[in-house]
Amino acid sequence: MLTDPELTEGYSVDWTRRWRASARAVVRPTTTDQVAALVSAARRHGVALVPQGGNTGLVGGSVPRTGAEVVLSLRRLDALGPVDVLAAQVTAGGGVTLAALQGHAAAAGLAFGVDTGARESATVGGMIATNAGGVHVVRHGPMRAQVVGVEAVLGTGDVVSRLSGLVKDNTGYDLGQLLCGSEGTLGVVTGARLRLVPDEPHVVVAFLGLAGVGEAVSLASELRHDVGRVRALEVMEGDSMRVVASHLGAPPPVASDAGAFLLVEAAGRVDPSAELADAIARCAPSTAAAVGVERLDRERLWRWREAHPEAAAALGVVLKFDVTLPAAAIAEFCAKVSERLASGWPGATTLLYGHVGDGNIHVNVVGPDPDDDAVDDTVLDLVMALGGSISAEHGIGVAKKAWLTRDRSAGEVAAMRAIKDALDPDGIMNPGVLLP
Ligand code: 2HG
Ligand code: ZN
Repeated sequence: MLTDPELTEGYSVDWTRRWRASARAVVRPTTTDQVAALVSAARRHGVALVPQGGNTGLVGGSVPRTGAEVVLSLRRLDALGPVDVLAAQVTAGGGVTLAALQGHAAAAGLAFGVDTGARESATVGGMIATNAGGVHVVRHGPMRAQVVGVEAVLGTGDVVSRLSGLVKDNTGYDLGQLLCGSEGTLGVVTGARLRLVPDEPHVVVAFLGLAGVGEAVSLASELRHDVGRVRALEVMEGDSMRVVASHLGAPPPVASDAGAFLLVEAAGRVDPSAELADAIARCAPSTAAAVGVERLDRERLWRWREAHPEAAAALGVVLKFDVTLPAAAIAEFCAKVSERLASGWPGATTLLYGHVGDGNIHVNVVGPDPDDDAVDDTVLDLVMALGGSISAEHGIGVAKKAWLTRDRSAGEVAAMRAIKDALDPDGIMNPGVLLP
């Protein structure tokens, strides 16, 4: 247990620097039994717990809010079981980082289906609690699709454990799936049985300059249907890329003045390069393209996508939105949201980028007061009007709590509340997050 403010500081502020409050203490259990003892003690004394994995969430859900909370860090729950090659599964502690899990799977000739830029810090428990998405959702689905079973301590103090790896298991409510996306409000995910996917050693990345976001959406859709091995489809709006270019001090790899850029990654057990090149030649014959096959070349191209959050952060505190739109509405959303933000907040910088293959656009706004709710209204009202969702992958946290009832019906929110009350009867699990 840490109480020295110098030691707890790192647990008290999240990556965005937008949400912070001192932790009353930080507890770092190493076993599920210790977590259960902590939850029981917290219930007895009426102390709020904030479960925290890698603290890379972007909606304020993993740091204290009032200063009265105790942060329960998952990081020492870092046991990794042997890879079960026959079942293509592994059991991992809630504090295992994504990078450690990926390395462990690779050593056994397999891979993990989720990847994100936060791989060095994000943990299995945090990724389950937030149902993390990332760049391979088009191919393997989000975190919940990798979860075969979960071990967790509920807000009641009860330990629930389903780690046997049975893919077919219809014995009542699936508590593990209920915890996916629950944002620490129902319990603490201490471990999980995870599905692994085949390793695909042949990887190719193409980075394309296009006329606009609409062209990127169409091409992404065509490539996804034409090339069986596509696993990432990332869009970057042209002006956003130019902000990144000035941050990195270099022009983008192709067509600096493009209206949008599309990054496509294909991977297979046989080399997918020719198939991807043919499809691009057929669907977008005169497109400027940079291609990377060797790891360093691929990483160099990915850098132009992964540097977007960091380029925005370098300009100031960022208002972040991660929304999903129906494919047919993505281009209209990008055009209108830029226009409305520019006219409402002249001088603000807006970056638009994201996982176009699954409709997830990240809107990063720098300039307006981070607490100016009118920015949220401008972005999220447009999302709702176009039939989208106010959170694609980051979750609700504290950032979007006030907007939950615009996206979910009264009946849905009441059902969520009833579940919360049943599994966390004293309201000690991450209070103030998710539910208004
Ligand atoms: C990404 O896709 C992450 O890069 C972060 O989800 C997005 O910082 C953001 O807004
Ligand atoms: Zn993302």
